[in-house]
Amino acid sequence: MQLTKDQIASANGNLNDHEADFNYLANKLSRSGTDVESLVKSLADFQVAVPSWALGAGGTRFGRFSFHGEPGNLEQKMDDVGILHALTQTAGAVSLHIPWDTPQDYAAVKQIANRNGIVFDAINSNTFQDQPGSKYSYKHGSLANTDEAIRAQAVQHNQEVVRIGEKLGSKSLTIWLADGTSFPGQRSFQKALAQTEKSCQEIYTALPEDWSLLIEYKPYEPNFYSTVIMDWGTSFMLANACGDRAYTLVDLGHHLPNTNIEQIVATLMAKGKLGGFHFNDSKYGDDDLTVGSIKPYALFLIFNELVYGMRHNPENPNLAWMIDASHNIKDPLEDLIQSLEAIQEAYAKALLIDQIALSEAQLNHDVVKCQEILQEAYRTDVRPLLQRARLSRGGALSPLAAYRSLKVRENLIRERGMHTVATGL
Ligand SMILES: [Mn+2]
Repeated sequence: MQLTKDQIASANGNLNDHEADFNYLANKLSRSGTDVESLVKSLADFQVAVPSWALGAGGTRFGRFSFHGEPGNLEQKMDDVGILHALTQTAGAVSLHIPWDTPQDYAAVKQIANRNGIVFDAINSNTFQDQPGSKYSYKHGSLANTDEAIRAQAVQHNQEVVRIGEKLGSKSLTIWLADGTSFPGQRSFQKALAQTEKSCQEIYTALPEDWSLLIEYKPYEPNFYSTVIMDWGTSFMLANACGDRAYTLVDLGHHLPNTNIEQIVATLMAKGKLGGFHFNDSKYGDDDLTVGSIKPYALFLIFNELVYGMRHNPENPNLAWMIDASHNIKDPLEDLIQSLEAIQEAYAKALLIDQIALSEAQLNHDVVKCQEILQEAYRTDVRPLLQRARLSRGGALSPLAAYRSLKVRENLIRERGMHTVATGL
């Protein structure tokens, strides 16, 4: 299934209300010196990758409830990203997971991507599960395993993932390790870290010259006592041990409660070592909830640092933005539409912050003013700007309303049936 511009235009209907809302906001922002046109352009240019594993129903360790009309293969997943991109105009990239979504027919997959205006962003390896036919088990670790042969198998898998990514036009490899321990004394911390560093270096050394390595961190889960790459500092250290094209990747859900993630972002960007960003939201841990559903203000503060870093720290690469969420009870496509909108909204609000006034207030130790400046931006209803950015590229005025009025899910069920199951978690 593919949505045409005509279908979307017809779902948009009359744009008079939008014009009125946009003009009101544009006038207001212009009065305070905002260049509305360039703001809309920044929003229209901002693209977030959708991971290939997020298009079907997610699950928990207690169970999984399938969603009707799920994509049953990679081609269908690409079609789903195409639908998201057609509606939102912000999902212009896909992030593949290997081996869940190893292409069978590269030409066909690339053709679907081209047809939908989608590029292949960072590609993800998997050494947290055993794969059918693999010689060794990762039960006791992969890149950090005590057994050299198992580490070699994990390194080779990552190299294979890079070869797959090269055929598609990806330029970065994301590594997330489940390696760690569930019980004190289970393993030597120092040896596990040293093995991980050596394995990462082997992967890095074999990377093509125009590729980067993104190293994700997480404090716990699936291991509950320690993880080898537990925090940004460990990831940063490993990235430095690899080289210039190795970076830290921040996943919003991979922090202990109340961690100041915006400060981590600022620190990494100041050092030119932030390479990628995974969006989701959470109340307790790595909950994988819809972006912006629980802590939208924290997301705004994070975007404030991202915007600052993108302006002042050019030594960071173009960040690999991705939604890393799980859809256990919502329609995955509707959930992703909500996440994409929340990301755009936080970005737009961060772009509205009066940085000159803020830095002046900081110098004057005017704490009250500092907060007022941030909240002035945060309280602005930026949705007409998002609408204008989408419309400028042929997207939907309201992606969610269009998704429903065009009966996308009903059509997918008719095409694919009620009981297809997507590969993934
Ligand atoms: Mn992630």
